[in-house]
Amino acid sequence: MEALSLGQYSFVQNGYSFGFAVMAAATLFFWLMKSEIAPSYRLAITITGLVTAVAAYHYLQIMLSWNAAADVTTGEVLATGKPFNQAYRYVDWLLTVPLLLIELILVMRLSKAETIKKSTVLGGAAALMIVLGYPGEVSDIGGLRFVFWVLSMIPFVFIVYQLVVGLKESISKQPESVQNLVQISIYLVIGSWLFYPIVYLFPLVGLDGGAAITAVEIGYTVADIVAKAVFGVFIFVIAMRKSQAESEEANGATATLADDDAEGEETSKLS
Ligand SMILES: *C/C=C(C)/C=C/C=C(C)/C=C/C1=C(C)CCCC1(C)C
Repeated sequence: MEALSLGQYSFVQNGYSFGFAVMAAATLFFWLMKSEIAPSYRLAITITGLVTAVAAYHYLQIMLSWNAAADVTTGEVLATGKPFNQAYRYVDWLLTVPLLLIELILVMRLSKAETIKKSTVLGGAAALMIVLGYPGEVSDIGGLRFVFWVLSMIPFVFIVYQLVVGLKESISKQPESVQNLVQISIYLVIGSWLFYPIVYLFPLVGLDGGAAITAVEIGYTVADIVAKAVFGVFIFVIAMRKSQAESEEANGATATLADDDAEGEETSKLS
């Protein structure tokens, strides 16, 4: 804490506050707009809001822990002795990272068996990735940080492979109006997730003290906003487009039926 300048300390604090506001607003948006979505995609949107709700709660906790860890009344950052709790982030990720992948799978609406299989495999790998990262995050020993980085990268690479290669066929079966959006969402997952293992290494590449803490905390906050709220908006738009396409299809089908009926009536009148 005392390695931070007052400017760095407030910058990180404002970052958490912004993170909380974005996550809370995103949650309200997803849950209030859910009625616009066809019932088959509502679970995906409920979970999208759940992810941002869990994150909003944790941002609040992180912010309170950050406030309690330092006393700035003298104009300098003095440690109060209360430790800043790193575990909030990891508990948050443990809950939200598997759910983020499940959101994506649900909005694709695969067969039931495939949904369960892909959710279990991807969700499990995501949880393992977070669990393996934690011991390194809280260790002051650079070597340990690196060992756990390598271990955690194994499930990370597996997830990226599954998203790029494993979902290829399922994407080709999506309605054309959303294929691009699904593809972009997958790139958004990979792009924003790549941020985390890079940020994690900052303390190992010579960034230390206040600059390292500031870079890590702001880096994670920005990545969280992209990975949860921005990604959530993509999931929402995909669900919306698929709902519209399906209701048009259904209307088309009723219209055809009505036409058939009308023809039937005409024929009966003729006879
Ligand atoms: C909303 C939170 C998200 C999307 C968090 C994602 C976190 C990761 C992709 C973390 C990955 C890590 C590694 C691949 C290696 C080093 C340790 C981690 C946990 C930072």
